[in-house]
Amino acid sequence: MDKYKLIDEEIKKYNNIVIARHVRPDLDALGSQLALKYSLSLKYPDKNILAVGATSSVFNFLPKLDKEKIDDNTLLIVLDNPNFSRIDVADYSKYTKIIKIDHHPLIDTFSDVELIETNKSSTCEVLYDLFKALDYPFDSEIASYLIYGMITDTGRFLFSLGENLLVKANDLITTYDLDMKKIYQNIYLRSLKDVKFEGYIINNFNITKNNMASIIIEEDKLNLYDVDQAVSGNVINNFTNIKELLVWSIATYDKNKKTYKISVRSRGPIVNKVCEMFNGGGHPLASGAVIEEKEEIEKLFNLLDKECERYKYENN
Ligand SMILES: [Mn+2]
Repeated sequence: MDKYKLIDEEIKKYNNIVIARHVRPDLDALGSQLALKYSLSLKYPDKNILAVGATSSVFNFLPKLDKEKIDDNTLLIVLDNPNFSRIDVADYSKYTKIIKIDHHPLIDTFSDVELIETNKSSTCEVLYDLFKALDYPFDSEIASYLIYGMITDTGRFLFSLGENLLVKANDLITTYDLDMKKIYQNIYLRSLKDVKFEGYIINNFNITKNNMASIIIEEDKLNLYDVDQAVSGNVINNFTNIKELLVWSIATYDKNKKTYKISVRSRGPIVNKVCEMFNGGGHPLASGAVIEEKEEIEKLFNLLDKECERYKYENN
């Protein structure tokens, strides 16, 4: 049986379904989660379908998430998440069966059924194809959730277009008459303090001769600019297409977890293999890591610098 049908067969068997995704969600995680919840709710109106996890106030244009409830026989669907440790549920072990749907390269195997399509731009694109194949319902709300993930995971259709992504996006936008002005405002309207913080980063990057840029942000700088740790992870995507930067990385202190969260982006050198050595991973050109000891951060930066050196050597 093909993967899509296998997933539908499992969904049919369960009355209680919980849909989860990675911690600290982005709009692909939340968009895919909400799209799946609402499409399944239309297709199977008698099932109890919950979308769970903690979210952030920056996404308050989206509907509220549900409180996690696990009965004896509950199916868990994990979206947009390759790491076992990053599933945003209270108790993973209480679920009867687990399905994973993702577009990240495989890191941990934690599900009974797995649909991984790394050739696709976003989990929202994976779901678009799955909904079409299984004839799951769309409406304008579901279409808008899918478009959020497609837009943001591709940097507004800049980083990757996948197969026919623009055709799929156009289908959602025109068939469901999406208000793109409002959708873009929801995604891109920013506060001045975030932009000032971005200015601090660009002014203080340490840039090597191999074009590797890095900075460590301690708590005092977050306080000075009145931003939280999550802002680093958002502003990093704005440094794309700067001629002097080949790889750029921001390490930000997370006072709650007492760790440094590292975000890495690249215009060419492969960075996810290096990140995997430091409790992280991700896409070849967009990755992250988590480091406890500050000395380790320099090791990671040095390895990224080596990747830049090699890339420049191989491509000149
Ligand atoms: Mn994603």
